[in-house]
Amino acid sequence: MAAKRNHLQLFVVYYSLIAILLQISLTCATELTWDDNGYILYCPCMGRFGNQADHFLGSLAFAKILNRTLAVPPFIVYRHHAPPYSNVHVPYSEFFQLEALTHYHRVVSLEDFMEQLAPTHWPKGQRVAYCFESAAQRSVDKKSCPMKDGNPFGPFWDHVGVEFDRSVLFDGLSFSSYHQPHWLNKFPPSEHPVLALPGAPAQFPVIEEYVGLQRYVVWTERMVQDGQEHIAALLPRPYVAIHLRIGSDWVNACKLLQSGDAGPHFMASPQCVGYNRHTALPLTMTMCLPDLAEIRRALKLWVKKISARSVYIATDSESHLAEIQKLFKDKVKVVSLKPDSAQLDLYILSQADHFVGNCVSSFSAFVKRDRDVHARPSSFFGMDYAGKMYKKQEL
Ligand SMILES: Nc1nc2c(ncn2[C@@H]2O[C@H](COP(=O)(O)OP(=O)(O)O)[C@@H](O)[C@H]2O)c(=O)[nH]1
Ligand SMILES: *[C@@H]1O[C@H](CO)[C@@H](O)[C@H](O)[C@H]1NC(C)=O
Ligand SMILES: [Mg+2]
Repeated sequence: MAAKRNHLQLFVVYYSLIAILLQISLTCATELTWDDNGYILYCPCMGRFGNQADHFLGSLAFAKILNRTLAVPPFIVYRHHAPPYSNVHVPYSEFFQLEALTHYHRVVSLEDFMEQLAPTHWPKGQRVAYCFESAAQRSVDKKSCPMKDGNPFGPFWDHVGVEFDRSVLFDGLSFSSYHQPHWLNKFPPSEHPVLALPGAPAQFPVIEEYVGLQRYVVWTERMVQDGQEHIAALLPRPYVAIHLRIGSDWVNACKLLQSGDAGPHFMASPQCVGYNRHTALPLTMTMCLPDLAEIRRALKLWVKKISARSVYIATDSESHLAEIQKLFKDKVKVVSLKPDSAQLDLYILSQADHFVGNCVSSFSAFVKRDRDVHARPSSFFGMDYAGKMYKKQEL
């Protein structure tokens, strides 16, 4: 018994030592040096994951345009329906490899920036907020950037431990490459080392030019392993995956289409109707909010087309599992996980042999971009042959 305990103690000591050594080597490896060309900080304060991902690509591009290091923010996850009933800030590196981004441009996680660089280079008392004059109009003195006003703004900067000391306002600038000289001229990094912004320096949806930056957004090993395990256990290939964006918030959003003055560009829709407003294809109600008949039709088509052995349903609400099972009798396995983590759904959707997404949804858009990077075929409800991959293909 005593011998056994000794053994265990040795074991514990041994592994503690290894852990400490590993910690030391990791800390040394990631020791950050200050970038004299400055930094961009922003809050991903608009929308949920899909919106934040679109904004991220644009922000990454903007950081490169200004040749500043991008402080990659955590994702804001809204957990108001389940514990902890508040916003959760999930580091980028929980889902994706920070290192992969460096093949495009210099980045640092916002967490590392705050921990290692801010104490000396962006100390308390010198934290300046930058925003449009129009944004500052909302403040009491009309001169302060609304950095921490309301949710998710306040909780975000509280999470990273930042109070802002003063504001610098600007006008007549946009976050496009066209204004690069103006930015450099107005905010040289020597005088304005850290540009902290209330929102992403980017457009929503992501502009066509930056769609391809998705290739630098690479899942972590852990996400891949977890996702692959689920796929291996549940989904015999080939499998068709669909994204159902049909919940009540979406029903309301799509109602705006019925009035007719929304036009073809509505949220993420440029991805399927085309980015050029003048040549864009019409955006139909079926594309925004597919009904069960359309879901059945598209599934039947693609299951047959690729001889699918299983179907995966990711959904924001209902899965229509029973109806879809009935559609294929027992010939095709139909699965819906409804995972706690939206990223597991994203991963499974991204790996399917065919994907049917919702053209208007930025959640679907993330999957579509990821699949395009890896030359995996996708279509949309209400539009079977959208996107580059189908232009010339006969089906
Ligand atoms: N797990 C899971 N969550 C979803 C799904 N569809 C929507 N959601 C949730 O609803 C949010 C939708 O917001 P967003 O990502 O901005 O995409 P959009 O509103 O469709 O453009 C997602 O971030 C998820 O939290 C789904 O298929 N699976
Ligand atoms: C961009 O910034 C990096 C890092 O500060 C610097 O080494 C490089 O010379 C800069 N490039 C240009 C074009 O200014
Ligand atoms: Mg949204």
